[in-house]
Amino acid sequence: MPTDENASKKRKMAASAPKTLEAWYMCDEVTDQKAENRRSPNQPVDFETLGALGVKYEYFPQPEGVVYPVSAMPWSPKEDEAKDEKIAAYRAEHHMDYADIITITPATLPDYDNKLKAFFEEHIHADDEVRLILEGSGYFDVRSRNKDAPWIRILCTAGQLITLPKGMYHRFTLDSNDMAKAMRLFHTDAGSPIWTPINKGKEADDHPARSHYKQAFLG
Ligand code: KMT
Ligand code: NI
Repeated sequence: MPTDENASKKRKMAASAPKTLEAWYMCDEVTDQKAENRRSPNQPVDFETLGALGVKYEYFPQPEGVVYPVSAMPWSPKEDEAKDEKIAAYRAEHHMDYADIITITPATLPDYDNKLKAFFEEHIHADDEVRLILEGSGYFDVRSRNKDAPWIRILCTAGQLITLPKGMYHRFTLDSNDMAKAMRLFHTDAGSPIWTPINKGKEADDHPARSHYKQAFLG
């Protein structure tokens, strides 16, 4: 096959293939949380390593014509979701009746400074953290199994849905683009959505979700 054709075929494949998550081990000293904070040389983290830690990933590019509100708590899909069939199907399959939408900028997120600080505190939740980035981007940092490089930084951009399993220590920050619009999806089996962070410490370490995580993924 001539080189031109090869290149064109490759481009088509890239367009139809789910975009994989990009992740890397973080450097030891973090002075700017919004910087990439890679090790030198860069140490990428592959999809299998993330999977073994319980991180799941789906690619849901936003269909043409679907416009989500800047902020909605909760978000009750109307005609928008009718067009976003993949998300509707995903939510039905995973029993995620509750969702909200936040846009993380000073103008659109009430109590912006404190929220950003809270997101970047190492924490767990008693339920999975499921986030679909609708616009912009950000970093989910998760604890690795590597004592010499204890944090993995995962870049999430528009169209990417990430699931961090309940009980996994993590934190979130905007990147240098300073904007993320996200749909937060919650299981409603417990009756109401569980978004409370439990910061690193005794309560989190002793939490049943933490024991569950350790048994399932660190065993
Ligand atoms: C959390 O609990 O860590 C978050 O909700 C992060 C912000 S959502 C992109
Ligand atoms: Ni969280």
